[in-house]
Amino acid sequence: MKDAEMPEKIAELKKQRKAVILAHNYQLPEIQDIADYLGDSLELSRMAAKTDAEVVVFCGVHFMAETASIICPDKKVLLPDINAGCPLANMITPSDVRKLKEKYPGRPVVSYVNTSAEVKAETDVACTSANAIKVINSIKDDEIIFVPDKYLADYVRKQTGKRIIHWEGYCPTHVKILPEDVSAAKKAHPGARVMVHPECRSDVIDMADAVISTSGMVRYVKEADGREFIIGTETGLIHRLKKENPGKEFFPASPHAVCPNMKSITLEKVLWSLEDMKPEVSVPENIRKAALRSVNRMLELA
Ligand code: CIZ
Repeated sequence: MKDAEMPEKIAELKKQRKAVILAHNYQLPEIQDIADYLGDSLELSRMAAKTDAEVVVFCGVHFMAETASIICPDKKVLLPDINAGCPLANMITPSDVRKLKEKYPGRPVVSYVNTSAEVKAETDVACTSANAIKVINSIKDDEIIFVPDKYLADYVRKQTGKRIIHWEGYCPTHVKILPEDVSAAKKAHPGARVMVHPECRSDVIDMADAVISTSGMVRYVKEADGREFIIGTETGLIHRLKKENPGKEFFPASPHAVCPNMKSITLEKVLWSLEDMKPEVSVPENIRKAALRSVNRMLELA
């Protein structure tokens, strides 16, 4: 099949299967363009719960499809490339969390959404980059275990003043954005606002005008007076920002901030997943129920 025919074929199959296509802000442009909804992991999971569709084709990485399945177990959740994992989520296991709880008894445990369902099941409350500060501030304890991203942990520590016991995880894509990249981008575009994701290194965060999630960046750009923006996150977001803000200009903080897992979802794989109704992501009921408690607490708080 020719590439140009693929979106049409996908649309046809989507209708037959009563499916909806959800795409993360970091997906390839052609995937973003065929999506029914674009967003961050939380927005997409909420959308999955709201839609009447029976099948959710989740164009993102594994933990995101799992989160959708945790929230809406009655729907079939397809992940077009089952190997699209998240290295950050893979940096911590349920047994690591249990050991932390033994070492620091009584401390509440917050897990970033970039974790497996099994890890979420071991924790008290989940958070995303969009609501991490709100979630931490809502906890009355002064000392909190936060897993797995050490840079997000450092950022929330500084923003909330709480004692944060962190895990040494990091996102291999966001750490590719270096302070010298941000300096060079600022020099080339002196009038540009610098937005960076809180998964970036702390010295990069210190150079930003705004430290926000992808959904925060989408809103920030819409509301800002400025015309030029330096984007310190996975470069896929720039496609959406350009499309939604034709009068504004966007420059990646680093061209190296490309997540190979996000980019592994292609039009062919979306088509095949709708044809074969697989690969499916589902979570065993006991794990799902425990993980849902942690996700629901986040939803109530944030
Ligand atoms: O929660 C998400 O979707 C992630 C991992 C990043 C973001 O800021 O959108």
